Amino acid sequence: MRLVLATSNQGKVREIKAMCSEFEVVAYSELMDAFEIIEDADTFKGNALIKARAVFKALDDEEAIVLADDSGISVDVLDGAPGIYSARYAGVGVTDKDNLYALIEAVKAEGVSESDAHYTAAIAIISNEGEQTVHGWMYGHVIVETRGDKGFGYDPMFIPEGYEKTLGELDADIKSALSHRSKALSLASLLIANIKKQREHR
Ligand code: ITT
Repeated sequence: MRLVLATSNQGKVREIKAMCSEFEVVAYSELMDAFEIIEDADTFKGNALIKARAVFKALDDEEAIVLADDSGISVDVLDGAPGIYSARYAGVGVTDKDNLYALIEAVKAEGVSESDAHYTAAIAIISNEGEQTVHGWMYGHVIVETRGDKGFGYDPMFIPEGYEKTLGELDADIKSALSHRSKALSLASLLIANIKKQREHR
């Protein structure tokens, strides 16, 4: 069963492919030219649906199952920022590193060296059978320096609950056992299994 990912983020593509080995997973940009999708909802769920709908429509394939992930980090000392704005915290068209260092500076500006924080992932699944969404969260804290270069995005400054190292230092299999994305994906895989069942019985 083929799953089309509605994302241009290579970190997400890498993680989702590794976690969904039971499906054939392709990024939509492997099937067509990538196009701009305006994510203007005010929730992770809303933005995941916008991305999945845009790619489902562009594919124009009634057998397609499209998966979109909208995710981000929320820092307590910043009242939950950057949240849904995580991809553009340092501005539009910036790199992951720009966002990472902007977040470190923002936490430092609060006069603290660490803060509780969590990641959220909303996953939308769209197929001819309908639209569904699920969520996953990972709790921990952020520090005001980077450690390690594994993972992507804000991982070098995030220490998951129960660990002393950042996700930049921890192996990918540890992140995939803990992450917001893996929790949402395990719920999503139940939805996909249901779609498969529905198709077998139609
Ligand atoms: P798509 O919209 O094409 O999927 P994007 O990178 O713009 O790609 P989002 O709008 O969902 O994706 O933004 C997610 C932001 O949160 C982005 O800055 C990521 O680096 C960060 N982020 C999400 N999950 C993360 C994770 O597991 N580790 C580190 N950073 C993460």
